[in-house]
Amino acid sequence: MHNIKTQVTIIGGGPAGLTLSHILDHAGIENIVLERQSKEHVLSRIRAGVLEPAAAQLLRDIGLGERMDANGKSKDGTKIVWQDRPDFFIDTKKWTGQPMMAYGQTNITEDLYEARERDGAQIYTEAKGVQIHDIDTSDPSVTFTQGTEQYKISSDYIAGCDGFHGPSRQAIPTSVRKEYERVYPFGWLGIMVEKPPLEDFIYAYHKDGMAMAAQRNPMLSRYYVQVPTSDSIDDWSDQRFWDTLLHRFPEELSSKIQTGPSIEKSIAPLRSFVSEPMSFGTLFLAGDAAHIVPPTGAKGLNLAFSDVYYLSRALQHHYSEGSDHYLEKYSEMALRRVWAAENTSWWLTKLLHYFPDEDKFDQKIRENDYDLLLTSEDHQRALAYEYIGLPFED
Ligand code: RFL
Ligand code: PHB
Repeated sequence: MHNIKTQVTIIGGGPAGLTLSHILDHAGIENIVLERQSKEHVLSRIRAGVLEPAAAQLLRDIGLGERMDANGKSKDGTKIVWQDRPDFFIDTKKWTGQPMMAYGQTNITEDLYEARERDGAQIYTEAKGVQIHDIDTSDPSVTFTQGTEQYKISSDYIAGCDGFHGPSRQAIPTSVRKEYERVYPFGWLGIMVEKPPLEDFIYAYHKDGMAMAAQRNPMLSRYYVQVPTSDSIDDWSDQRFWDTLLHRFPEELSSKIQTGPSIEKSIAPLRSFVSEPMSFGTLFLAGDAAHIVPPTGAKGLNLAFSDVYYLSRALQHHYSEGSDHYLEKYSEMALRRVWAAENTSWWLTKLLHYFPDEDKFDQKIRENDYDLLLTSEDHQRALAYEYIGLPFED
């Protein structure tokens, strides 16, 4: 057994874990990252594409904004189109003065790995069998194996950044942990295609289900269609995907969509989930480890960044000023922003998807919600503010 000591052990080398490691390192706080997968695997995952202004600014503030500002695309908002109704634009630029940023999670993770390697970070990839010990004491530890070697890391704190399926959340006793969940009866089937995208990010409501147009760069488009949870990607040939997508978009847009062979295809089930509290003893959860939002609204990665902002500030206060004020407030503060995002993405999910068990009353409410957006500036402003997310709290 190799015995190692550090200040903060970070479980998970996704965006939350790597960003936390980067910020702590630059603040002189020693940390070690444990990632179950290989770096190649982490970098091959295709996920988010849209950053809120606060998340984009955080990346700039920590010295990781250069490639984002050069290659990402500033967007004034996101379009909604609706079968047989006028289009609507969530105009974040107009109402809040702030644009969104289109820059893929894959690129952000590449930038993070590059910066962490440049700075000589301690990252154990392919760390298997991670177990968490003694989080109710001031001497917690993590054990794991890498290849044939066994390790024990003792630290002051453990940051659980290991996503929805990781072990960190489960380490909080069930007597303390409260979980809130909504599982939707559908998923998003997403494909990547090497063709120029539409100008805007667009959610399309259609009575048969939602469709979405997204983008990564001028030669890479990402499209989604709502599918039943029971479907698998084998049910979806490229031809069936394109037929469905084009059918769900209005003609003037579907005629502009450039189709082609998919280079990636996957189904993500939709879920809303929050685990409270986000800390227990010396363990602090951040990102998908503590909460999941459905992709409608593009909040998941953004919440990972706001958690990391709050947690890194709390740890810096602890080490540099001897104050635990922010550590004690971490869960409460992070959860305020989490629930706001849960609310927005749940509302947008209801607005834009067909629910198999819905009735005509549900449809009338949905149409009324959309008509309010079309006609009321107060609703337009409110949604724009929700879409950019709450500002980070002092
Ligand atoms: P991640 O990215 O899941 O990373 C967690 C890491 O922990 C590792 N891990 C372990 N490591 C060690 N030991 C263990 N036992 C471990 N178990 C797990 C994992 O291998 C992984 O590397 O969580 P993190 O860092 O909290 O980041 C969260 C984001 O990835 C997620 O919220 C977003 O991708 C969600 N999301 C979107 N978010 C946005 O803000 N904007 C978007 O436009 C957006 N679009 C999306 C999305 C997610 C999607 N899918 C596939 C779920 C679109 C899709 C389709
Ligand atoms: C994406 O770019 O993949 C994306 C954008 C907005 C969403 C979900 C996914 O709401």
